[in-house]
Amino acid sequence: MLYPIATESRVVMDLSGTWKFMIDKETEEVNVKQPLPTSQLMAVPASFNDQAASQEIREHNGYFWYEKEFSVAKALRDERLVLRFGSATHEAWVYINGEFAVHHKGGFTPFEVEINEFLVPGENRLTVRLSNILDFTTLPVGNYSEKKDENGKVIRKVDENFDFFNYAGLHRPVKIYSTPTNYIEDITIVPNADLAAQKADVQISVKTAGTFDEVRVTILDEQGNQVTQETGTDITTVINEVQLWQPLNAYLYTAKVEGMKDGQVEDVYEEAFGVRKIEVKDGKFLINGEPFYFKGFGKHEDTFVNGRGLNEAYNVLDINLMKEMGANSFRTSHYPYSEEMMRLCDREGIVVIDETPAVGLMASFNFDVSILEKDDFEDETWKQMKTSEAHEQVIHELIDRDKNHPSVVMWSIANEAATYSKGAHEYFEPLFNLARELDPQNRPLTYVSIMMATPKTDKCSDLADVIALNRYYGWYVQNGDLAAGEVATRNELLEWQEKYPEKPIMYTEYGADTVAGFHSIYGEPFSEEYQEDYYRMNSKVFDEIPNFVGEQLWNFADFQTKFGIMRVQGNKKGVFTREREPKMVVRYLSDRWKNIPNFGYKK
Ligand code: GCB
Repeated sequence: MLYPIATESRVVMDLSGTWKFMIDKETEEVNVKQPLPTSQLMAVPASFNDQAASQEIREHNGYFWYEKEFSVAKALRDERLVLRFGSATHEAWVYINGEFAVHHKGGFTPFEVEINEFLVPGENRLTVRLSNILDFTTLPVGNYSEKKDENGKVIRKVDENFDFFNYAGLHRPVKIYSTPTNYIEDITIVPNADLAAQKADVQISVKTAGTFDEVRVTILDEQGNQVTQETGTDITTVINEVQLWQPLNAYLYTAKVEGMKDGQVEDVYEEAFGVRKIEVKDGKFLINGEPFYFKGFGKHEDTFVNGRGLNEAYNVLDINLMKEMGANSFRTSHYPYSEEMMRLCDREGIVVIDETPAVGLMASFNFDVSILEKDDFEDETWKQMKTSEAHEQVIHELIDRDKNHPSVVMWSIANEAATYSKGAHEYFEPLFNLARELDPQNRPLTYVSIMMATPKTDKCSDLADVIALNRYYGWYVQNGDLAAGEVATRNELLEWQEKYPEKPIMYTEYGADTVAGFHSIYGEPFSEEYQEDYYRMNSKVFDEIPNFVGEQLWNFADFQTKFGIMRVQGNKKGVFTREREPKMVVRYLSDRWKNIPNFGYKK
């Protein structure tokens, strides 16, 4: 799905700003033919939760409403007009002037609808009903329950089956864009680099709607100079002396696609792309033929007030902080991030592991692995979860949205599912097959595994191209005993190395909760000293493992979670606070990472 941009044939209207807002108390039916009976305001894009200064609103589970009035300039009324949501979390029903226009389920991917037939001259009313309910059919997974109060009113409750606050609302921009009636619907770009010859064959396929006499595809370099030009909707063009997209040294070409009619350009769209080659071979993760070492983070879209809503200033700052530290990558834990962030990563040369919102696929939790080591160990997960359909849908939507991004080097199909339980392989195999079939660039696939999924207990590691591990030796287990944590870390990594000598291994999470400003001469857990010692211990072991290709720590910054006895104002594993002030460990990590080259660290 194309990102909405203004071109010579397209206009974009941004509906960001303050909208009317109302939680649905479910005491009276809301009449969508009428303006919402509320004067409460809410900024869009943002989560609603932290804006209202109201506990009732912040913790509301169930349905809620947004409304915005808009007008469309007369000059545009003969164009095709499309209303597009960057995301609506987690389910949305959209009405225009009281008429139902579109429904979408899944809170982290865009959707759109043509709206010409709904529009009236002058003011139009856009009403959106949303739900933040998560259950065993949705991704992420929530523990959902209902009860009735003394008046018979239904009280809904979502208990997150994951460690981040269930922020909701219109998290990403809502836009109306125009296209001509004959228009470019989609563009798929597959660059195949011939590294030795320094050239690339670039396959471009263009999906159009309506009729064009001809489609013209022009490749432009970063200066806007024409590199090649072809005509057709399925073309392969050659770029000689190709400039590669490299980590932290991005080069972006532009495919300018023009739909022609009667010798005139009717629609034009410009899609940026990078030429880079990704391979997994001999226990290495190769970018452009060289063994890449991931240095970076698991993150969250999480900031003060905006919650999970798009915050472009934080996105820019976060990437600058990463670069300052010598990091080169992050994972979009635990859901697809905004398109704005993906575009920024393309531009900045940040390497991204792009994750689905499949988190919480686990019925029970226990750090004791001994019972899991039985071959036929089975918990309730794969009987309880009815998420296959949502999982398939989001794989379709994610790959469709992000397929052209050079920054995306691997897909993560899930975070910490019960892959140690019987039934996991049956659940995941079709999803891996689907992703392999859908990705035109054929990127490597992984899933990020939980501690209990060891080389002995994990039942899905054959499906993954890269072994991606979330491990907390020295924190959730062996807490305060880094010597024991070191032994456990080494033992497990050696076991993976032996089991899969051909597969690269990386850490996608490791960390220790740390209260900024808490110091201890004894290096006690939660102190800044412990956090640093913990990272030093892990680094030492990583450097001993030949196939170890990357360290993405948990987490970039402190973030908001649900309530819990292990969480004080959220998760404190950030190496930055939620305000992005560095904890002490940032100096150590910066020193380490600046001394690790992006390529060739593991020979
Ligand atoms: C994990 C999860 C992540 C949590 C983290 C923690 O394994 O993937 O969502 O926040 O552990 O800090 O417990």
